[in-house]
Amino acid sequence: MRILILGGDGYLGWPTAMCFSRRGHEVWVADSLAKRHWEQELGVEPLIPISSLKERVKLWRRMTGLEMGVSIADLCDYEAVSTLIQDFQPEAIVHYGEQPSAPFSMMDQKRAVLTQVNNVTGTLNVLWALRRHAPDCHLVKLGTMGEYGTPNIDIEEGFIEIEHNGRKDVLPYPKQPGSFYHLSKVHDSHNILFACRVWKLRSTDLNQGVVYGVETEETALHPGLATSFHYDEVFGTALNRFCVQAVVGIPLTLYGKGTQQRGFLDIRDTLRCVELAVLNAPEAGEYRVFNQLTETFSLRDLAKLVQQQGKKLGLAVEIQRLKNPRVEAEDHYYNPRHDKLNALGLTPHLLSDVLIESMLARIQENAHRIRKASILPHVAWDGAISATPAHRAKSKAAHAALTSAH
Ligand code: USQ
Repeated sequence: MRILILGGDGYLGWPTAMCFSRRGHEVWVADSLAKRHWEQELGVEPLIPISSLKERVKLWRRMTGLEMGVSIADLCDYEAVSTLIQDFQPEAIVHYGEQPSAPFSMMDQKRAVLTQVNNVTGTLNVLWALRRHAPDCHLVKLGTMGEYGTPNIDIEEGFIEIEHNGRKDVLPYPKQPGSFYHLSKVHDSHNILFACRVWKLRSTDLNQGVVYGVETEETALHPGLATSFHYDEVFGTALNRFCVQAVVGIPLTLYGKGTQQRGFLDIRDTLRCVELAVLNAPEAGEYRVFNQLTETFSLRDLAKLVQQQGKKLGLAVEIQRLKNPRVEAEDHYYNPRHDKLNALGLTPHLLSDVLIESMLARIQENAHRIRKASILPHVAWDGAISATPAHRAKSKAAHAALTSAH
């Protein structure tokens, strides 16, 4: 198939592109490189050195003999999106091309607006370009489990049957997202559902949990094909951060009680889920939602797992409960359904001691590059602390308040 990967320079976009290419699909990657710019502004960088997108594509072509197209294009520029879709005529689009971080979106007014304008405008532009140039193309959009929040009932896959005053309907599942970033994905979901209903586009919204892992089959082929693995407070996600903290000797940063529960999945399962969605396209006019996670854990249990594995490698890993910088429920019910991808053939890589050990070992190889100053949280949901570099220096006292264990 002809597959266009939007956000092809990112943690998940780049491995997805290589995976499809290796399976014989015709792949084109596009990225605005905006995230590299945001990283520079915040003074953070991926753990493993990453060459430019064009260099990585060149290396891929040289190593495998497979073609891969590449464009530097901003999804907020409608002409650029339109040309891309008109010229390439994709049969499927995998859309990761958004600002991906909740803390980034909560940092200040500027970044909250940037997140929503960037994410919602980009997706709207993709929808309009699809309508105009490729109405049969299947849009596989990366959403998030965070769209649902943590309701006190089971979380269904996108829709719920409701009985009200004696009448029944199947309606979009209620959304209670936890950040302006997660809200941007809710807005996208509504726009995509509408475009499918009104224009008969077809789309799969993948409500993904928290992804972990450093390596996929393809990144392991050559050091120059590595992916952008983050551990900093803004772009790093929980388990990846815990593993880096274990290696560098910083107590694992458990926010609040750590009893919060989330859905998690291995990066290799992200690629498989996206592939299953692409290979099993919905009908014209169909908007479907798959919950993309393989297991649920409390953050506290994850920290303990990393501690145990670290000890086996001789690392003295401590766990520190920090005052929770986020406004989120800590003691809550959590039971998200995730049957649809399993039904399509997903065989999950469940979190194992071996995987954590291999992550720790891979991180150890790059331990000299870890920027310790980027690890502790400065971004608070109540706006008390800002993580912009100008404010960082001033925030020492506030930071001391956050790090006082309770
Ligand atoms: N947490 C800690 N310690 C840390 C970092 C996080 O205890 O050092 C806690 C947070 O308080 C939260 C949970 O871990 O309860 C998850 O936080 P996260 O930073 O790993 O993930 P999140 O901000 O929710 O966002 C990430 C991705 C996002 C994706 C989302 C899926 O950055 O792109 O949409 O995971 S989900 O969480 O299911 O919404």
